[in-house]
Amino acid sequence: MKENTTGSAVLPVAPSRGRLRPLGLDEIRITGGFWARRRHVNATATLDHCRDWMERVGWTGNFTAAVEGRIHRDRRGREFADSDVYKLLEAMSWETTHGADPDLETAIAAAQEPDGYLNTAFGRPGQQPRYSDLEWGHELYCYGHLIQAGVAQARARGDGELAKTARRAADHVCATFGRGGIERVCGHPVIETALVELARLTGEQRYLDQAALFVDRRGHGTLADGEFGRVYHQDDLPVRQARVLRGHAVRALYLAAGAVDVAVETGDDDLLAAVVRQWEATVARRTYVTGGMGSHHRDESFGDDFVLPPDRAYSETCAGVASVQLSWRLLLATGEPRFADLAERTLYNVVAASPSEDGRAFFYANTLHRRRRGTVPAKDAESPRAESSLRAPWFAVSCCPTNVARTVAALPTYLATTDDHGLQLHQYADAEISTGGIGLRIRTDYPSDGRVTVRIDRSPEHPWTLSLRVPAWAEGGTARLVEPDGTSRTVAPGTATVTRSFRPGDEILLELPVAPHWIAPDPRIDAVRGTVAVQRGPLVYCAESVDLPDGHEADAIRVDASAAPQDGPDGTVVAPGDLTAPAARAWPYRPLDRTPAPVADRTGIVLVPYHSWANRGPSTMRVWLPTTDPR
Ligand code: FUB
Ligand code: ZN
Repeated sequence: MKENTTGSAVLPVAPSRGRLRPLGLDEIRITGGFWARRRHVNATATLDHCRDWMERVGWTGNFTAAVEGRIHRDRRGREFADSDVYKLLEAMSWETTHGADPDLETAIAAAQEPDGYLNTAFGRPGQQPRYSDLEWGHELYCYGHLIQAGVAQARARGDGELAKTARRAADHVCATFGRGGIERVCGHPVIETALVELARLTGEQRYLDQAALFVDRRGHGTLADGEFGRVYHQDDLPVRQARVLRGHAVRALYLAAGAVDVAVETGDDDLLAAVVRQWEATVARRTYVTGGMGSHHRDESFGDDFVLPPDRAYSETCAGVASVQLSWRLLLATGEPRFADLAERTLYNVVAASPSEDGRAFFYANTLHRRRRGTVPAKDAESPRAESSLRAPWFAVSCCPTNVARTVAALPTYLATTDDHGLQLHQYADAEISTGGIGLRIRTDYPSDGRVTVRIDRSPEHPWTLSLRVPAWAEGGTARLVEPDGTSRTVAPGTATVTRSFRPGDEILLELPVAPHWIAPDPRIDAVRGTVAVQRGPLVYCAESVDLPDGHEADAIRVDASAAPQDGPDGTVVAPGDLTAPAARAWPYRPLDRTPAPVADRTGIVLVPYHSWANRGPSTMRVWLPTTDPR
């Protein structure tokens, strides 16, 4: 694997080796469109929303309560509440238009013990002893998020209190969990990616060694077997032996991301290949059409192969974030566009679906089928967790809002990379890039529009290669690339390249076929057999009852997939179909009648992008639409 010797430091993932080099926030700027709107909302609403809620529910106050010796009595929130404070601080560091929070950093630093230990749920008089519950205690998980926040601060704003606190915590972890210490793992991975990133930042080998130890230790039963089995914690099988991602989805994905980081930094190609195989199997058999992962509500876990029920989709927002993190690392390591394809699907249909339009309410679970209209949660009420019908402002387990915040804040770094041959565009947004000798502007209204224009502002004299991902979803349509000299050619899904001596003013045009089209599920996904969905570009669409005539619910929809869906106004799609609610029956089974019921009329069912649903009040909703169900 090639060494990365140059590049920006203002980014969350900075491998020292790999096929591609990521760009930092000082090299790429999103200037308009879909993600610019969301980044604005994130910076101006979500960050303060999260800060206010954590103050109100007492999670930020835990640090001061610890210092004042009243934490055993006054602690608020779940055992991992500290981690959300850290994730918010990480988001603030990446979002440089938002101020930092030095008071909070000081309060956190004050709660750190002399040996570097830091956790408000354990270890003080009246609390459980340190590391007495590695299965569920989340102490190393909290360090992981602290270290990621510290790395973000050091890279985006320069070393401050938080970065120093994070390093002291990392030193404590190495001293406590190294060889001869507590030779076990945490019930929730994330320390692995964090330690590798700290090693990348500081050049200190011991952080990488500790991360590698954690990856190798998992799967040897160092955690107690519990209610959900060892598989829940990925402690049933060593990472290298697993064939597919399994157990708790966020845990599995963070662990896999950490394993990629370790593999890349240590040159462990076998470990990297093992994670690639797991990713392939998971994408082929355990992933929703939205990119969402996890189909068990009971334990927030992956289901068996093809167990992807739309109405019980868990698809936790954090699993979406973690999946993007994994795919991004695999893309950097291998250069293969399939990883950017999944990242794109997940960003648009899971990460973007979680926050409300105003950035002050969130989905925790991202169902693909809502059968009952919900009720609007009170603006100031904390929601229990994942079962809310509409987005809620805060959850008792509020891991998702801060995870969205830090991902959206760092989003520009996921769009493009460089290598020795040139520059690669993986995700499309209206943006400007300035890196090395290359300066360019990307103009597009993607994903509403499939046209992406790249204009070269600055270029080295020598020839170099501009690579553009042609998304896998373009299969079946015609994607075209127009070079600066006007030469036009069709390009297949994968990577399209233009190699030449670019001059300022040169323009390259990529035209992607974003017409809406039907998607059919693998027949082994029994829960959606006999249905179709609509996709337009990377966006998955859904029907929402607010768009149906009064009194109709989404379950009354039946579509005629023999005719194509069409573009409608304002980003909607209109699908041919009818609305005939199934007859009420005393017993929901009957002898098979093979005569397909004719489609009554072709009224046209209005579909909206899935990410935008539930922004107009309580609604029933479905992504997968029945076709020929006899009624
Ligand atoms: O355990 C910490 C976080 O809470 C997990 O990542 C989420 O799945 C939720 O359970
Ligand atoms: Zn979450």
